[in-house]
Amino acid sequence: MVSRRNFLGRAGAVTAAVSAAAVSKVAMAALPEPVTQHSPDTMPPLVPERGRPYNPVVTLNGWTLPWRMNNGVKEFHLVAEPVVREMAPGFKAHLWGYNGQSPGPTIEVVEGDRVRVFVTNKLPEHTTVHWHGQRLPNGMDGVGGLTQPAIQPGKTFVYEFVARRPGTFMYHPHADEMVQMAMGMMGFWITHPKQKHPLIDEVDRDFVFLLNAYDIDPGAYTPKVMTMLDFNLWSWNSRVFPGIDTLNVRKNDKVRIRIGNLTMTNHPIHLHGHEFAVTGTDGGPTPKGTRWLEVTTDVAVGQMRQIEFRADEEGDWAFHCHKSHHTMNAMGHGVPTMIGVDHREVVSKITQLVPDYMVMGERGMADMAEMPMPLPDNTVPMMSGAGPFGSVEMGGMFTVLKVRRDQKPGDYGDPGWFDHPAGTVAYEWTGALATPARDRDPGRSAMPARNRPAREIEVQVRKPDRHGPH
Ligand SMILES: [Cu+2]
Repeated sequence: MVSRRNFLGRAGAVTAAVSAAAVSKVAMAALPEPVTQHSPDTMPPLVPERGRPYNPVVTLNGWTLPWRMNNGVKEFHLVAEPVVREMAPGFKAHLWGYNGQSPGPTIEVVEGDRVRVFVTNKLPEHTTVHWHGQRLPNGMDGVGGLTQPAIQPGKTFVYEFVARRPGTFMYHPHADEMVQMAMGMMGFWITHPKQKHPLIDEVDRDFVFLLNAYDIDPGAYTPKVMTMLDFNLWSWNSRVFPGIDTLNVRKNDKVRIRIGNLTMTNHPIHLHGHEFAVTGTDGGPTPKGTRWLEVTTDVAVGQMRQIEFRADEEGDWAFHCHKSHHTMNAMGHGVPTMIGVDHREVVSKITQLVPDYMVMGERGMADMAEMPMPLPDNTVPMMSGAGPFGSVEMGGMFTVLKVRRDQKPGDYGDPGWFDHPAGTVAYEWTGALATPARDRDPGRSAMPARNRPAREIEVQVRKPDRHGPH
């Protein structure tokens, strides 16, 4: 969460960038000082001190890169470098990112801004930066070999273009992409509209995050870069639940969330308790006549979806990817289904040899959330989020939208758990239970069953050892 300490740290970083802009002409000719960030917390919005005003975004578990003005050009300095990312409390990954973190900082500009981005490569191999979705001169598009020579280690390249259309964009390498994106090289770019735009509404809260995925063995630190689909860490901005910050808003706020997908599979993102409209894609704001209400929007590979809604229901609302494997983290998938398998006999034999042997999955996986299981060092436990009523049994791409009537405008701090009004929580029925009426009659349906077995047969299925890509 945003603490005063972090806020001051951030303010200090911004001051450094601003004072760098205020010094002599000699310094003006120099590169903007690279600003780095190591805290995994959500940083407060970076309100523009000059230029056209806009309502800044908040990057979930991330930050926005400060800039300097140089003769009317907005200058940023990205440093591609190895970073250590705390993906969840107690679990750190050795990734590649920008300016101390993965994903890299969000770049925020205004439509019509001339932008100059210095990119310094501190990686052990060459890189480039592709500005995904932008209109720009071909030679600024960042495709190594095609539109520019790659940026060799130790070198700095300059990208310069006008941010022509408002919208949400991503940045990532177009050089050894498979490795560099598997290592976490990516970031967001927001271009705010220059003036009131007929298709872009003013909002009270504007959140951004990238969907990303890693394959890191339990006890290891570095992602396996050859993995194509069977990742084991499904993350938002390289954080896994319960390490993902909550989205804290005031009741009746108009909320915008921009979600970019740089994983290798699609993610149906689902919000509880509210309906939203998809108001923007990679191509810009959607025409009003194309908008309809949804509670889930699929964000395909390489896409961005911008959703908007009025947060008019108080409470703690789940917000997550609807692929259930993506909300049960850090698991290998080559595990046989053990539900209904009686382990008693085999367990008694094994415990004679291995006293700590533990049965898994005999009654489903929910036990996993409760059991204190010995894990290798630097491993994120599965499904470890604790809610006010017990384990949430989730991990990975999951967080909570917290809607509160007393959340102050501009306050992104965590208000704690929702205090439910009396009589509004599901409760246990303690009255008499009726005997359910069951109908075994094949029925008077249009297509009656034929060749029914003489007695009911139960099929016992044990799933194969591995399942395919999902
Ligand atoms: Cu997903």
